[in-house]
Amino acid sequence: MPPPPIHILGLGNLGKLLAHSLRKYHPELPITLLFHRPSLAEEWERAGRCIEIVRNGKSDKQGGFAWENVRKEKSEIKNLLVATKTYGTAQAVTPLKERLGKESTLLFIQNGMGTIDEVTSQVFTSPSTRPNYLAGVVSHGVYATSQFSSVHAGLANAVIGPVVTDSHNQTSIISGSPSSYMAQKIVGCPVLSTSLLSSQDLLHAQLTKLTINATNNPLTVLFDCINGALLQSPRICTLIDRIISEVSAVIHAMLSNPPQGPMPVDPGLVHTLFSPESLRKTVHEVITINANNISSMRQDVLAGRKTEIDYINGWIVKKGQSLGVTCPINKRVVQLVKEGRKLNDTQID
Ligand code: KPL
Repeated sequence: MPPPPIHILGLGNLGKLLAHSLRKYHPELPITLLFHRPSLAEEWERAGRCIEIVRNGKSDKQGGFAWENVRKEKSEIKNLLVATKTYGTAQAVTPLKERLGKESTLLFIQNGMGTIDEVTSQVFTSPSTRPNYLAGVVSHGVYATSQFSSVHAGLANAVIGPVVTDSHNQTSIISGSPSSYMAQKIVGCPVLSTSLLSSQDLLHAQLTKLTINATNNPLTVLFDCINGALLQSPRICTLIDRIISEVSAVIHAMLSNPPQGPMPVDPGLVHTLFSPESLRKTVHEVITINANNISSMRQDVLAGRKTEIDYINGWIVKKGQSLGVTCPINKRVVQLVKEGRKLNDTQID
């Protein structure tokens, strides 16, 4: 019997990196790429039906993928890796709804927060037929050179765990088993350096990554630079600190406020992980590892695409509002990114 297939929805940088790694380290694994627009099939032919990842200047092309048009196929999907842009996720999953049931697992690999709650409230509204959810946090820096080619510019790590969601203002855990088939296959790709986490540790990893994305991503857009350039400006470093102190306050309120937060957490641990100092250290480390990368948000702006700002700084502002924590700096950052503003560091007030 061949191993069960993994379907991949969303072929941006993370989707490509995951598909390429799974193919490379599991040659026997059936992998199906889901194409949501007809022109993708033509681009796929032009790319020689391969995904290319360039790492340390060396190109590696992997082929042997199947593909499907999301709107045509009807067969059941057991393992779905969701790597779409946050704002398009609920809409992208909708045509697959009938193919996903209680036995299916969705693994969300995305930046930002809020998408899983949207998929639950817009697509899988009935708990009795809802699939299992896992989420992953990927800290690798990847930028695209064409639809099916990307550069793996920052070699970092990834984590996967069951999802905690507080959609509909309820505290609930929608569990997928962290030992699921799909998670195991990803762990089996050494280049991704993936660990499996509990739902609580996953939430901590998501909030840490959110802080990285809330600082690095919009600032590389506003100052129009690669990641590493941010740390060369003392004024930008101060701005990073100001964003972080608001994010830290929101996370503290969220985690120490059980009725609204997803679960009670030891305050000592919250302080160790999410004090402004700890977050600052992590943000600087990740920016340094990904110094030569073009952030995903800057790639979006350069390609004329919508950004994920509403699911990153926008999510922080909204979460803060619901918890009584104001976030004027994050609010301003959202506004400036949406206005398409470009700044130099002497314009920081
Ligand atoms: O997640 C990223 C992104 O660009 O979205 C990092 C890790 C910051 C790499 O650029």
